[in-house]
Amino acid sequence: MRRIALLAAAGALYAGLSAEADDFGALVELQLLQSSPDLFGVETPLIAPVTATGDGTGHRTKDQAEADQIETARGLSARFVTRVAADGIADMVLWPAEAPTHLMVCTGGSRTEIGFTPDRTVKFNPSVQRISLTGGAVTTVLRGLDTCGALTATGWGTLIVAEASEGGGVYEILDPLVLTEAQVLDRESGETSAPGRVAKRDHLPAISWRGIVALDSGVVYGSDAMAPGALGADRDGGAIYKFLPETVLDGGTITTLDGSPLARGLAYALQISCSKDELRFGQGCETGIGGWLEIAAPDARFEAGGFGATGYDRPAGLVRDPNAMGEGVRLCFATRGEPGVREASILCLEDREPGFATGSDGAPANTVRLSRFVDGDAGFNGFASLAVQPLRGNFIIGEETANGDVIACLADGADGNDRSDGCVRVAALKDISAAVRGLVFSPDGTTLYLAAGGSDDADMPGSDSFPTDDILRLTGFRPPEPKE
Ligand SMILES: [Ca+2]
Ligand SMILES: [Ca+2]
Ligand SMILES: [Ca+2]
Ligand SMILES: [Ca+2]
Repeated sequence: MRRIALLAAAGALYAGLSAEADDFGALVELQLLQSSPDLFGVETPLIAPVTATGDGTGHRTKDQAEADQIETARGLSARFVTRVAADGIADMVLWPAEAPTHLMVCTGGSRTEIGFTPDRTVKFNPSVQRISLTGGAVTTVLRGLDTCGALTATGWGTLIVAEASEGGGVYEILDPLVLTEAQVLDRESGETSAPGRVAKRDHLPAISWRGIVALDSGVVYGSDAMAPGALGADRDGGAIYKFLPETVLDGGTITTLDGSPLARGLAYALQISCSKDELRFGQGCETGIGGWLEIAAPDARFEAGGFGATGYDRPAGLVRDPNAMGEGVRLCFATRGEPGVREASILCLEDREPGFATGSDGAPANTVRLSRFVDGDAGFNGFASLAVQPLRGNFIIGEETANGDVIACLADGADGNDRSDGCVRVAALKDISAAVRGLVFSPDGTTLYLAAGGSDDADMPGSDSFPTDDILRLTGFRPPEPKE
């Protein structure tokens, strides 16, 4: 009887689903959808996926409206922030964090000479851009990275950007609101056109960065977005890494790059064990407890594989959970999966002692616990971008698949498991050539910024000798009701 009452209450909104809701699982899904104003702050989630249009070329044209690019849950509305950000957006962060005026954007593209600067030196691909939240003006901060893959703001006032390429480097930028049109002149040596403002950080691991988190102390976590088997049959996928600074910061901002904790330190890769009493690592033990193995930063990938670090399926989108209880820090990341083949997932690790790294001596170090948080399915797959919504604490996942969804997942509640309590679809891209990337929320949790990254640009004019991507803002996420 209760089931029938619930179905009746769902009314016309979910009429299509009600007909199918003849079992317990479908009933739970329906309840989640009905509760979405309270749980997700959106009136009605998207029920059906957006289905592919076109062959992936020429979807994007000059005179389109937002509705041609994205479908949103009822209650949300979409506006372009800009349509002329450089092509291949991988990641975005708001700047400055407390009262943002800009998006700092990491744009892809391998290192390429695209023309000449006014003073007739070679001009490279745009890699980091700042975009005004009010006018949408796009300014290039740094050029010449080999595929910018991740960036983050630090607690000491700098921006760090990292490459998603083999042997990817990390660069630290002082005052990215001022720096304009700097270039990386030599990736090997780290020589740039603005030595006081940009510094390469060779003590951080050289990996394909698709996720980076910096704690205020100077400890940095990252993930290597390498696919299992990429280096040969039976070779592990990318590992999770940690950097411990030689000099830990104790608050405050820096005024010169020499004062950064990233200048010197040691790099480690995460090894997970299936057992707490004896070290048992390897295939099948991707969740469990573990610790950090010291590795040489320039040979990070090689040493992580050789020493027995744990590999994942293209780990990306690393974020810190600001609402985590307990000691240390909780970080979550996406593993990609493949539609129709293998589920994507969100995995989370709790590092009890962020400032320490205990290596393998035959027994598990037991300072890290890594577990599953979200399992994808046929409709939710290709996870690659992740954000946590302020105030609500929901996790927002971006898909890197055709017609990629933006998925909102609840944090774990008082139920017996450690998993998210449920996920709904809040938006979906209409351009099958683009991926959902760079998810980031306004500090009040009501506006979500996202990029339609890597869109095909056959029918779009370029900007500044380079193809372009759209950045959108989704407004209308209702803040949670104040707790009584
Ligand atoms: Ca999907
Ligand atoms: Ca629970
Ligand atoms: Ca749960
Ligand atoms: Ca594009």
